[in-house]
Amino acid sequence: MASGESSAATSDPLARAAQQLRRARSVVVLTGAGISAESGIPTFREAQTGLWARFDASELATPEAFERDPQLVWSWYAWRRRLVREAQPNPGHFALTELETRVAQFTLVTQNVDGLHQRAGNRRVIEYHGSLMRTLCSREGITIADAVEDETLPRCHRCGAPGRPGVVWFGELIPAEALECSASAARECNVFMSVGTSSLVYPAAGLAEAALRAGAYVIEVNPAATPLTRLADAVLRGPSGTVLPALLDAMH
Ligand code: BJW
Repeated sequence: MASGESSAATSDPLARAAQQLRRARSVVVLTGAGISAESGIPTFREAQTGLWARFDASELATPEAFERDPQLVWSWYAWRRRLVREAQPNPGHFALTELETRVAQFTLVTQNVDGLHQRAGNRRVIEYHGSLMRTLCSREGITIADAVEDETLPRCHRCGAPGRPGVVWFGELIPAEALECSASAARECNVFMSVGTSSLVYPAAGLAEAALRAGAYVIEVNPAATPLTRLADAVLRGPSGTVLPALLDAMH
């Protein structure tokens, strides 16, 4: 269950967070890999198990890794695509679907590329780091296919360059529309929630800081501490699949 951490968050951060959400006209939720952990999808910076355990996920998600060994990187993404296809949204995803129906203005920004928010039923989802389900030409950047299931590296039918997953790697730009819409939503919201993210990767992690600067009430949902923890107004410790449904219940 959710429990508070800092004295600033007082003895019942869940109740205070629920009250803020009830009053809010505009809410932004930023999600990270942690929200999909209970659907069986490994996070980035926690230990992985099985076949890919010996690889550092954040080192495979780079343009340099792809240049070095496109087939290796492609196979890793093919494995992740299979995991995602077999996975189902969990109670944390469904709580956010419900939240969208209760708030006048709701923006869900996800760093995840797994499409589970859309499958849970959220309508307005900003895919900040792209999507696992698109394949792009690595030279021209154009979309060459929807998710290719094959382990074999695809080739662009126009120029023959290797295909790559339609995601944003380190050093690459966030898609302009996602960047602008998220930044303005963060600046204008009353409540900003950071769910299941280590708050280490920018510019995504900067959204909570922008919301704080603009006076929003910031809620963090995470079983572990992050750089955002000491800045947040309410810290709800625990897995999002438990904490988010409890938060929705407390809003009644
Ligand atoms: C649970 C849970 C449960 C577990 N319930 N929770 C400013 C300062 C410093 C550096 C930079 C900066 N601005 C830009 C940079 C550079 C860089 C960056 O941020 N580096 C830092 C790491 C230092 N950023 C970029 O390069 C970005 N581009 C950019 O800024 O362009 C402009 C530019 C260009 C050139 C130079 C400089 C600037 C692009 C970032 C792209 C990130 N891409 C990835 C891969 C996406 C594709 C894929 O999925 O493969 O995105 S990396 C990876 O990290 C992925 C994630 O979306 C992202 C964030 O990870 P996330 O989601 O937080 O996961 P974890 O694993 O870190 O954390 C999981 C959390 O869940 C933990 O906290 C757990 O406790 C928790 N948890 N179980 C709830 N049940």
